[in-house]
Amino acid sequence: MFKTEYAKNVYAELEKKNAGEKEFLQAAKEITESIEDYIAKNPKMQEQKILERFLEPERFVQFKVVWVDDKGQFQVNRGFRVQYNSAIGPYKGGLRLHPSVNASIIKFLGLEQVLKNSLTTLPMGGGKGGSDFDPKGKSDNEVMRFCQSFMTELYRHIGPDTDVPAGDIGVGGREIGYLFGQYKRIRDEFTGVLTGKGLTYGGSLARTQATGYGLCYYAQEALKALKNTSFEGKTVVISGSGNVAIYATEKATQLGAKVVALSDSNGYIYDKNGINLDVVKQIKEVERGRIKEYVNRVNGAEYHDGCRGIWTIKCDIAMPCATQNELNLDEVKTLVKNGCIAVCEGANMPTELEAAKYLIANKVIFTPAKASNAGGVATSGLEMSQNSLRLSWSFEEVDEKLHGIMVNIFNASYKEAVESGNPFDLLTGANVAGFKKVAEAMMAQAI
Ligand code: NDP
Ligand code: 2IT
Repeated sequence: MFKTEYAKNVYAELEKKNAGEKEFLQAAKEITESIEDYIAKNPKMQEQKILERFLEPERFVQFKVVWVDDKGQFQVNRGFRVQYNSAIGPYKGGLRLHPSVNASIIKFLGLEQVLKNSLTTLPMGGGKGGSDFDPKGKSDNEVMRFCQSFMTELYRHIGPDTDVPAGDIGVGGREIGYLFGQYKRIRDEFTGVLTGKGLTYGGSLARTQATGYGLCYYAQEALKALKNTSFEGKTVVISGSGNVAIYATEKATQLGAKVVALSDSNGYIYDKNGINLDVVKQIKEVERGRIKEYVNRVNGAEYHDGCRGIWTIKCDIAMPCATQNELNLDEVKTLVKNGCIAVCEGANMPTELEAAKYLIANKVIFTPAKASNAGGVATSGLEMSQNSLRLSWSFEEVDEKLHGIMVNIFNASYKEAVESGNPFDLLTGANVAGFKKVAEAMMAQAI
């Protein structure tokens, strides 16, 4: 709940203007609650309506995407791009292709991205986009036609110094390739307008691994600072089995943990011997199959229908890496009852707000997405630097920079958490640390 009348009024107005936008309002509320104390100490910020301006996107574009499927049928989807805040750099953020995509989801992701990008310390503003197109079950040619049609509208809104999209749910290397090819065709220019590109045309080494690796680097710092421990010997449960989940599994395993479960939207697998990641990569990255297939290939592994049952598995560390609001208060209580000492967010806003508050109040490590999953966009920032320099760095160089950035993000969010009075409150810590830079840049640039 809000402590100041000012924050309460700002949020009430936002609720009125964005009625029914559940995810957006959830993110806005969480952020406003965290930063209201900081704003109260800065009357000039209040005078200049920095919070109101911060919560309002600079631009929101919605457009029609028409494409033809393999049967020759016309299909109509909705495309979006929110250009949320450009105070500290060009808009930057992913594109999500999932049937659930709507204005509320794009706006929540865009708002989160503003703070996340600020935390990376790289010069990137925040944006997000996507479509309600469902890539599942579509042929390569259908995905190509969709991406080309999507870019035929999006191209006019983006550019290497204006807005630089990347991947998110449903958008990986294949989609970025199709989008890049269409942008280049229309504009007749080869620029770093997208990140997550293939290595043969300007992509960065380690971008594929970056979000999952970065999550583990951040978690490693939190485990050390707050519980004086590490991944060594820990049992880990990870939801999802996409890009973030796969590379979080890889790094957690390298750091000495045993990952015993992964999921997709249909169900989860449990492998008490530790997930065989080569099998998962083959199923998910090569065959684009379902996680259920794992049990046909690995002896002793179990499959359970329904993805939420994954939180009943006993573990030391839980890493939600699938989607928003995939972990609620009851599920978090079950995790803690079973001995879980850390919930580390890989997905964006996977934990419901009351569940996150429960963890923080009970001194369970909670690493908020905008800090702990910032490694993906940070490495996108490194890809932009390499494109501008027209050279490419080695895997080790990029990974080392990523590691340094994640340690810095932890230190910045931890410092603010300590100042807030609860070192476990990395949520307030991340929100305040991210907001400060954006707010100062906004004030310096006037209206
Ligand atoms: P992918 O498309 O590679 O994988 C998504 C995974 O999450 C799949 O296993 C998918 O299962 C599952 N999933 C998606 N939607 C739902 C849903 N509504 N219910 C249950 N499961 C679902 O995406 P990413 O791994 O890239 O993204 C995962 C999360 O991480 C997202 O929240 C994204 O915003 C966030 N993120 C991604 C970054 C990146 O660099 N890629 C950077 C920072 C954050 P299924 O196949 O059944 O749909
Ligand atoms: O949520 C995210 O940070 C991403 N999907 C990555 C965005 C990016 O620009 O690399």
